[in-house]
Amino acid sequence: MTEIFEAIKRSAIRIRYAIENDDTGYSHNQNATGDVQLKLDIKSDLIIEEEFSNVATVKELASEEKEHVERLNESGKYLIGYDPLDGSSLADVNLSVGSIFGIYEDDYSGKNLKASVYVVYGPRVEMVIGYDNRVELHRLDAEHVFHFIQLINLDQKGKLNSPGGTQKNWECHHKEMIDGIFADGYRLRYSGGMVPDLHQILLKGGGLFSYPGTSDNPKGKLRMTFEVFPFAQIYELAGGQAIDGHRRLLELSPAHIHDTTPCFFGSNEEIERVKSCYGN
Ligand code: AFP
Repeated sequence: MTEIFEAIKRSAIRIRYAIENDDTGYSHNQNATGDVQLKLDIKSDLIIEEEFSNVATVKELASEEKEHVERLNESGKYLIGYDPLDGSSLADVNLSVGSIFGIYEDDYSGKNLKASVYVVYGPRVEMVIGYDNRVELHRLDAEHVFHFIQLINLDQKGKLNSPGGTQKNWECHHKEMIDGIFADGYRLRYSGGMVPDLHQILLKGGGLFSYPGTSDNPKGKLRMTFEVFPFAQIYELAGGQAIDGHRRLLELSPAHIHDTTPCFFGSNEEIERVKSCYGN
């Protein structure tokens, strides 16, 4: 697993340079789910592909930016599902963006997720690893070396509320829940980038991030393999919960690697509130 974390570190350093120096404009291509790709999406995906190409334990790569998986080593043990640059449309307004990695065995189901990593490209570059029953925060220094900073644990109850999705398309019960959370004094924290939004809740002790099913997107927007499962594992290892409104997200299995799901990540008290709102 160490060689995988090292490949992610090398990728992060190169992607950070690309964000700071390359063109943030749109390409003429679309990804597997029809999103027009930014040049940075393609460049970040290429960087990750290059850095993993020599990692013998990696069997295949599944990228949010590619329709199909890419075989690397028949004898490899791990499958890497990743979003090379999540929230990339925020890069041209200088907001934080991130890379997300799920390290799987056998298939891309939540139960076969063995480790999760994300990188936040913000005022500082930070990497969070969920593995071996703990969540570690690492930070990049001026010499391009990542240093362990601290373990991350969620409080039982937080103060932040990060409500995703187009509000006019929320279900009534979801809108009532979100309004009730704000009425209890929670503060709004939503940038449109799931990596910094979820990172903030983790580091500020807790709260709720939600991207529900909506009338225009009943299965939600966020992809299980590349985005949802890795954060679900990290939130659970940090002492919180991650559900689709009813079940643990890590109990789900995508029919296709690009499948999406409604998702709720948070401290225990907030997730229990979601469960009661969604009729559990
Ligand atoms: P982009 O990668 O297209 O910028 O989308 C980012 C994202 O997938 C995720 O990072 C955010 O949480 C979510 O979309 C925001 O979606 P809304 O703009 O619908 O709130």
